[in-house]
Amino acid sequence: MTALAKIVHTAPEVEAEPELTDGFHLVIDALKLNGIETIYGVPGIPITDLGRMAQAEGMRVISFRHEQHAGNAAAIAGFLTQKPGICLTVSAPGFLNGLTALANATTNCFPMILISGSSEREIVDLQQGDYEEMDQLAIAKPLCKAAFRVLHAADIGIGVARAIRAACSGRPGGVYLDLPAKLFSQVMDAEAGQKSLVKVIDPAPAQHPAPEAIARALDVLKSAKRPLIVLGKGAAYAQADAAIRSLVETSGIPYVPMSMAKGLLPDTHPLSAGAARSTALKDSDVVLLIGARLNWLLSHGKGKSWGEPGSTKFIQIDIEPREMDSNVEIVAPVVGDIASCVQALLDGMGQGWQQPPSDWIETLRTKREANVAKMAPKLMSNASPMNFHAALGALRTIVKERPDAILVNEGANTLDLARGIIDMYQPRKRLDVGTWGIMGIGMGFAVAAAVETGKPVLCVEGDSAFGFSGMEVETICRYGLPVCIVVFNNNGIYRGTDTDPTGRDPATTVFVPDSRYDKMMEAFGGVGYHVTTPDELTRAVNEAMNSGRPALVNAVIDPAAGSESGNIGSLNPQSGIKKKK
Ligand code: ADP
Ligand code: TPW
Ligand code: MG
Repeated sequence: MTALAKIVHTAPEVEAEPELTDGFHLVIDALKLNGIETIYGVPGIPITDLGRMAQAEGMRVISFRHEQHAGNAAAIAGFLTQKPGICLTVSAPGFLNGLTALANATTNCFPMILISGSSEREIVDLQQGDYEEMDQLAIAKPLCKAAFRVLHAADIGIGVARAIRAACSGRPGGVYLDLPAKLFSQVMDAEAGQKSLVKVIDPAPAQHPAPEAIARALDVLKSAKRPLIVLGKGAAYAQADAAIRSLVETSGIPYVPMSMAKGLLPDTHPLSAGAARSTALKDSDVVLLIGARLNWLLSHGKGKSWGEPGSTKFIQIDIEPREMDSNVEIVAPVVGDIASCVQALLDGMGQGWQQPPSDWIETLRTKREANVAKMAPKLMSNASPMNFHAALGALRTIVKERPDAILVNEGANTLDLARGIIDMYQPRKRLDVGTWGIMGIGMGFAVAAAVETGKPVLCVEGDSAFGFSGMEVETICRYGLPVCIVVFNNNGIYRGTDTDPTGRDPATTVFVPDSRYDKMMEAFGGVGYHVTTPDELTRAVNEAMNSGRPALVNAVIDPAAGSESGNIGSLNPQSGIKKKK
């Protein structure tokens, strides 16, 4: 410091130096201002200090072992809370690891923001080979709803606001926010910095349906002899639980829940046609879709699962206008947010609403009872080794007794059979592989479900499915989360009995036989169980869930019990070449 400066600095009449802020702090302040309290990520250059500072500023920063799982955690946090979940990654490889989760979030309509550090534009654009160089913005763009880059600290507030609005408004989805390393150390006047931040007002504004659209939908519904409501995960996301229940009960129309809409009304509800799904889809004449797309999960609204071509009329409630007519004609499109649309339908039904013909209700009830009765003995089986039904029968009772627990579910047989067998009783308690049928969501979803809701989590995992995110059991132990993982260990993918015809290697679908996944949990201080009967399984899961501590139950399942690809074996292409005898 020069002598003059010293004099000036100490002179009492001189103003104090302006307070400064920087890119790090502005990102944290912008998130907090918008009510975002948790970041899921993996640290490294250039975002290590961002995570540290966020933690120091009181945010919850959950560090994972791999970005894909942090991304899946952020995505399901978005689904559960309607606020975008935040995933924070390093440049290039970390960014790419997070990208699968971003794309999956977009596909499933979950709001999330992938924030990634990146290297400098000057070097990336001239392709001069920076540390972890990659044109991340360009790569992210086709895989998300929107992608933004912020170059100046003064624009952080707007950048974060745009990202939040893009993730939450309209059809929710994944957003990419690119923050080059230099941004974080840029300084600016603290007061100007605070003023530059934006608190997003009404990030997902109500979108009321047109009255004509409601009138048209009600006309079609009134004409129905065999109406059906299909509830999708959009309906679960919308958190319009009371209105949806009221619509079902007031209209008297039976409903089928899609996987993640199970529990929106309890699966035991008298109007649930979940256990008579095939009959309900095939024989219905008018179907009201609420937050469910007519994609492969509903056989595209045509073909064998449905009645004769043209015999089913579809009414669809969705916030995305372009969803209409995407697979078959929608005779009554209702575009708007589910809460507003369902309320408008209810208002329009008024006093004089006629319940659907009783023979239709009776047909579905009879079918449902027959299916439930057919299943019952299988669920009580004491076969040794355990088959899927016996193990799931035990878990079904546990979930009934613990309806507020969150069930995470992935695998093939383990997924399809659990979805059918385990009844759900409360909304947003079933989290699974969603629209893509993606393996690897398990531990990421489990961590976020525990962190966001504080509720106990039960993960029902195929042994293959578990392997995709298994290392995150360390994360679960590190944060001491109340997660009980049950690995359905049938020695492989679909089955553990395949062999290599040449006899050289293990078959492509099998794993080390009799693996002890429970020991993975023990390695990090959690509790491991090894069980071979439904009774042992029940005892282990109850003990684990009562303790609230991380636990993994290795449940030995008959390696021969599963079927190829679970319920969707028919999607496997068949060789065009006939096998020689
Ligand atoms: P599922 O797999 O359960 O059938 P999908 O993911 O196919 O469900 O469909 C969810 C649908 O819900 C999407 O088309 C999405 O646009 C819509 N959606 C999501 N949130 C809302 C909302 N708040 N209001 C209206 N539609 C919504
Ligand atoms: C990212 C393909 C679908 S289901 C599955 C795989 C590998 C595992 C099935 O075995 P699991 O279940 O979990 O042991 P079970 O009960 O039938 O034995 N990669 C990704 N996603 C998918 N869907 C696959 C591969 C697949
Ligand atoms: Mg398996």
